Amino acid sequence: MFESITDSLGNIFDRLRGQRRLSEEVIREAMREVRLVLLEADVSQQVVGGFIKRITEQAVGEEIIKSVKPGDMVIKIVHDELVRLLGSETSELNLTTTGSAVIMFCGLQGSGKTTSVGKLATRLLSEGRKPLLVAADVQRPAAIEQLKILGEQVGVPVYAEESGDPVVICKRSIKVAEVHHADVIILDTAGRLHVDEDLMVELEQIVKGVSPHEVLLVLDAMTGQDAVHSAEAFAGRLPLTGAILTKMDGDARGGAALSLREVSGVPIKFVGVGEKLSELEQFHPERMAGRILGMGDIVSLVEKAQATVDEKEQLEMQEKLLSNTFTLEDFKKQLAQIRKIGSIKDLLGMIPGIGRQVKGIDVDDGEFRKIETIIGSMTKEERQNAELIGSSRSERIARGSGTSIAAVNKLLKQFRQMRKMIGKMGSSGMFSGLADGAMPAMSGAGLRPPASGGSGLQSRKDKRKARKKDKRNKRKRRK
Ligand SMILES: Nc1nc2c(ncn2[C@@H]2O[C@H](COP(=O)(O)OP(=O)(O)OP(=O)(O)O)[C@@H](O)[C@H]2O)c(=O)[nH]1
Ligand SMILES: [Mg+2]
Repeated sequence: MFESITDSLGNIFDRLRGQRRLSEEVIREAMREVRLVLLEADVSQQVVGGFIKRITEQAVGEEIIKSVKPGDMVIKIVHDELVRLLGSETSELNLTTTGSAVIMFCGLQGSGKTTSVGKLATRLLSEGRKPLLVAADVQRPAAIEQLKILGEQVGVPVYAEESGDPVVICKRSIKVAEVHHADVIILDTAGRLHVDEDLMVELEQIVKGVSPHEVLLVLDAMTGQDAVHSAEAFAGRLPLTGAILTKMDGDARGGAALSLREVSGVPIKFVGVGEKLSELEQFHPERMAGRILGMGDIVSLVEKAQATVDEKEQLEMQEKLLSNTFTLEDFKKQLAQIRKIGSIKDLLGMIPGIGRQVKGIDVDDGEFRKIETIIGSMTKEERQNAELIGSSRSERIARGSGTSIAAVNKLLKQFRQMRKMIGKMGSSGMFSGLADGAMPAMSGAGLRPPASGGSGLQSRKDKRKARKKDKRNKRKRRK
């Protein structure tokens, strides 16, 4: 998500940071570069224009505050403008009503409506609500089947009629909700390939028929400016209350997310970041701006871990780690937990200061599966006590897991290193700040810093220090 923007902006800002004084010319030059980065990311031209103008005005006119470096000040201005562009405040769902709340989903074909319906139902269910899903798409027979399967997966009822008028079906579903004691009705409407008149009329009639509390437009972030244009078209006809941007996990360049609010006035409420039911995130402009600027999003990371990870189990793990009784068996469990949260690379991207660095790092989710297979091939005793594993046992485990002795030994080495590292982290009090123990397994497995001996994860401050030291040494040598 936003990888290329983050990367390019990071380079521009690094250069600004290196300057003692920021002249107007330097700021304007940097802004010209920022402009190109945003256009490259498919942000609408009009949005980019306004954005750059506001930032340049502020940055050039900015009083130099002694305690703040000029480069940092420009970054702060860019950050604040990004937050504004993304909508300033987090836009919550408004489901307060005396009866059941109705959420209507609409959008073009394949944008991710049905998937998002399932994700939102999962989310609402976990918040203690009782959703009913309604198949308001009678165009495609498979659509009904898809929603029924989804309902079963999520564990919520689905109301469907094999044929008939979607408007009538939606109206009828309100009575059905009473029978099921459902308090949220989610309407999954049909999509069309393009915004066409029939689709709009049908959606308008549904709105008229059931007066939904939320009308959510689902947009495929990968389609960039096209998504923004269709948002304008939908907003012109329907009382949209928010948008869900899907497929943000793909190689979407970010243009849709950055232009949508300003161009269509529709706030982004959620983003889809994968195909799994858990992969829907609430959209927070402030956090997203932080992520775009490579400042990371540790809050979302922690929330994500909290939502997916069994807290009691994590506390037990944490204690085991700190008391050095963490076994390979625990390691395997830990890996499974992390895989539930999402892809390792995405997780790393949310950690401040790491986002920009993970691009070059080989974070292979397949590597994690391999580790699980290897541990799966060990006996119970071996899993409890890794020290038992000598060369003949390694050979057996390698054969059993279809891997090599080298792979088994590598895993054992990583495991020992991890235990040692966690021990150190625990004693320095660092551990408590991490996402409830979600980190340990990450640090041990499949995660290889670039060849430069780990310097890829150095913070900017460390790098600066190193540069200074180099200079000092050079000077000494000259003397
Ligand atoms: N990677 C990724 N894929 C997604 C996401 N959301 C949806 N998809 C995929 O997009 C495809 C289309 O999703 P659907 O939910 O069926 O789309 P739809 O809007 O209901 O489509 P129609 O009912 O035909 O109009 C599916 O393959 C989904 O798995 C997401 O956030 N990330
Ligand atoms: Mg659908």
